[in-house]
Amino acid sequence: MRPTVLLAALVPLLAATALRGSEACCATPPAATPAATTEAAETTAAKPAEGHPLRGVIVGVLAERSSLLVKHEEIPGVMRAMTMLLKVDADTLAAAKKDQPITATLLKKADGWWLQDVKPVEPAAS
Ligand SMILES: [Cu+2]
Repeated sequence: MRPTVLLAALVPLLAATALRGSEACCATPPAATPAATTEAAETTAAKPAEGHPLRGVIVGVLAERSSLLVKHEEIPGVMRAMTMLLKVDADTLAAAKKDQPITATLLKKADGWWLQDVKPVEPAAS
């Protein structure tokens, strides 16, 4: 007797759970997708303001990784002085020259650290 009673009690419970699950499944994506897209767009648009000014020297150009090896000065509150690999866009990569001192904007993106607004600077003449 007991198993039957237990089953009888469980079936409506399972059915209710399944129903809630399917409702959540079907109702969530249409509502969440536009919101998530808007959020992502806002985050991307806000990124330049989150960039950190960087001074350093290009010590290597790694075209196959779309990256520059940059020896940079300390970026207060972000990272100590170091030599690191930074992703750049194709134009920046093409213009980059080894041993070139630069100023740039350091950005943290989902796929790692990027360097933007790379500008060559002359070494201090003093
Ligand atoms: Cu660094």
